[in-house]
Amino acid sequence: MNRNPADCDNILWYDKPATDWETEALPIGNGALGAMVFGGIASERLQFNEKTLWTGGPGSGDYDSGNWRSSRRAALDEVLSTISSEDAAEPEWVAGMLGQLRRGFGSYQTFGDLRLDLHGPSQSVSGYRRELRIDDATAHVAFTADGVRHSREYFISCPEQVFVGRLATDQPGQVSFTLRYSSPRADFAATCADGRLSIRGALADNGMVFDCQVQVVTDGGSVSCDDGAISVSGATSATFILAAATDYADAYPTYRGPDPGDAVTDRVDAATARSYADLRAAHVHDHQALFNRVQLDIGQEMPNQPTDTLRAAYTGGVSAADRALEALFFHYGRYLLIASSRAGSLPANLQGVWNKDTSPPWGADYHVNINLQMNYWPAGPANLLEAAEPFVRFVEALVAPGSVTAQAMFATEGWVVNNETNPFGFTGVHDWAGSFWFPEANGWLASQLFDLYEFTKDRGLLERIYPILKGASEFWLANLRADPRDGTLVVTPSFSPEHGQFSAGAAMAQQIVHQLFADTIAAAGQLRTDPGLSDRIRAVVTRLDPGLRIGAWGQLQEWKADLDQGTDTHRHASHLYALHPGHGIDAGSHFADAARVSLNARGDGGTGWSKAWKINFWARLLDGDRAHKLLVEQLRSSTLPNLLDTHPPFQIDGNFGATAGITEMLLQSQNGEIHALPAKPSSWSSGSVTGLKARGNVTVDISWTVHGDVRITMKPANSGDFTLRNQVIGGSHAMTDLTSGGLVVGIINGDRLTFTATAGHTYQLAGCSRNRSVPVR
Ligand code: FUC
Repeated sequence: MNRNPADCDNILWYDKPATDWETEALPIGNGALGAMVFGGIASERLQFNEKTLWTGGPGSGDYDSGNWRSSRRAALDEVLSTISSEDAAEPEWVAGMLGQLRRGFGSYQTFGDLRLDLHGPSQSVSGYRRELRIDDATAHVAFTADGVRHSREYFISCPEQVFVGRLATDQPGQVSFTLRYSSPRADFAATCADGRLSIRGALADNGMVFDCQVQVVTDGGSVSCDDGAISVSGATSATFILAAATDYADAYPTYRGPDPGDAVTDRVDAATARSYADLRAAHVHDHQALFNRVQLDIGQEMPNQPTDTLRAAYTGGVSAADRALEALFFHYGRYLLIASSRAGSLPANLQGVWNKDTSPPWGADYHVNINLQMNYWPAGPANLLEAAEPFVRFVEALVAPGSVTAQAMFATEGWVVNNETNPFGFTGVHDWAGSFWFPEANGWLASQLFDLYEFTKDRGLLERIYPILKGASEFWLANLRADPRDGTLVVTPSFSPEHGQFSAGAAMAQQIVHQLFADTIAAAGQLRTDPGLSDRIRAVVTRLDPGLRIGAWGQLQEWKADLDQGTDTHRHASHLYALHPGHGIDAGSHFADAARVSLNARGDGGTGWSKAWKINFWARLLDGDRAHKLLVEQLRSSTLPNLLDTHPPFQIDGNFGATAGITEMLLQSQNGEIHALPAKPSSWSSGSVTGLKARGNVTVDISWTVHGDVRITMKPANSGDFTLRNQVIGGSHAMTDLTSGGLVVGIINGDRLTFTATAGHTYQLAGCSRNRSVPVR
């Protein structure tokens, strides 16, 4: 484990084993499989997961997709008329009218633990080190015991779909251990033959079949099977190869596929036939093809300090060590997305792919009133669009069950999903008063897919997601109502996530529908399809309440009535959707001023994801120092020693939201312009970032100095007109087409330059803001 100190920027390391899963163990994964590495000396614990292992759904005795079991039209009408006459309704009352007991929703399950009990070392252990190298996605444990240096390496390969571990010592014949499987459930049988441990079972709740096989291969020594465990004795090294799968398939309505046994056997056989070095090289290559795209230099210097100590010492000041933690945290978010979201499995859930429990918090499910969406905020700007494929597929797969719910609950066309969902197409409601109703989730999800398209400009993706946008728009065309107060069209009943009362026209609901309609029209226009639908939407948009109102104390209103309390610090800031992730509030507008007032009142606290969202909000408000302050809050009080985000408890959305927030500080592109360094904090006085993506499929590199020099490099994948924004524009700057060698002439408007670019060419703008007297915002 001797490495060049320059490589240490991307390592989490510790000088003792993990004892606690949530705060200390280190995550590895390939999207479908995940593991938490403890690094115990005498006994190693490797808790692992397979993303589809879920209770609930078809097969679960009382499964219900959440559609209303009997018509509640009359109840819905009563709720609507109460809201219409009294302007509001109590959530408890509405839940009593419209909610229903949640049945068969299920929860994400741990697959179990692999235990490696070493025969021997216990005395005089020294030189302990446990590492997670996020640049090659490998975990390491090393220590010296009784004069022998032990080392272990673990990774989970996406190309081979296997979890691989290797134990070695610096002296021949010293690797001796017993490998066994354990689970908190009693629903499996473990058998062992020829160095292969086979675990098979079915979940008692829904009959989901699961299969896992672990093959042990050694260099020297002996391997024996006994009592459902594998023992290795006197080897020089030993490798295990684990594959696991279930018979889950994302196939509505059965959600069942073939028995997983053959696939698991094939994966283990195929990986066992390859050398360890070969498996490792293929894994590292696969990971680095994604991970190496983005580099960040904010003047960090990683001290020789364990990561838990580094985090505990972090003040958010201006030290190079603090910046090292910030850069590591940024890259960790990218690492975690790659590790928990790859094509072929479900998207990252509330805990990514990592879960040790049979009843995890919130079922480790898919909450769609902020959490799932936040998981995918970095995918576009941090250049990890491939990692968003499971998200695209998941939303696509909601359309069929969501259309049934739209019919059953609203008697309308289109599709809908509410506050949370699962891998079995749960699209209805339950009866938790504070968080059951959120049909606007369909629009939020559909718009996020359109935004992913904006990053890729991939027509195939647009064709694929168009029916999702169309179905969500059709749902809202059929469900908006005229507000008797002013005749505008509103969402009703609407409930601003987890806050306040039910009413008509809550700000977030209106803003989401607005954004959805705009995106649907844009998508139809680009595909030259459905002019009739676009015309219908245009006619409705003119009457749609925009959900943007400034209240008595200058705040952006969360509800149509001016009800906001200046002392309210609720974690959701839903009424700022139009600021972020929506595109409806420009930083220079009076709505931005109102958003600032609201954010100041909400304060800089909150759960992990709430702070992460606030980084993004302040970045969109072009306030780099305030965005950085929220990053500081997040690192100081919402980040665990293993750098996972804590709600509390551990919830991964804050990791992803913070990484997205850092990209928003460095590059924005939401309003038809590519804004370089829109919200750079003063503590990042010089630095560079490379490989970020702007909408339009433009790769952007930026470097800056303390003296105001800025260099921006743009590589557009498509030809067209682009507008670049930075404060050096208008001052002394020059743009060159590096590919043709010519100077680029464009149109300058304040701090914006519009120019025509050719696909595949590289454009570079260099300038200095030193001599600008008035900074442009
Ligand atoms: C949303 C949030 C909660 C939590 C839950 C999983 O409902 O309001 O804070 O993050 O999701």
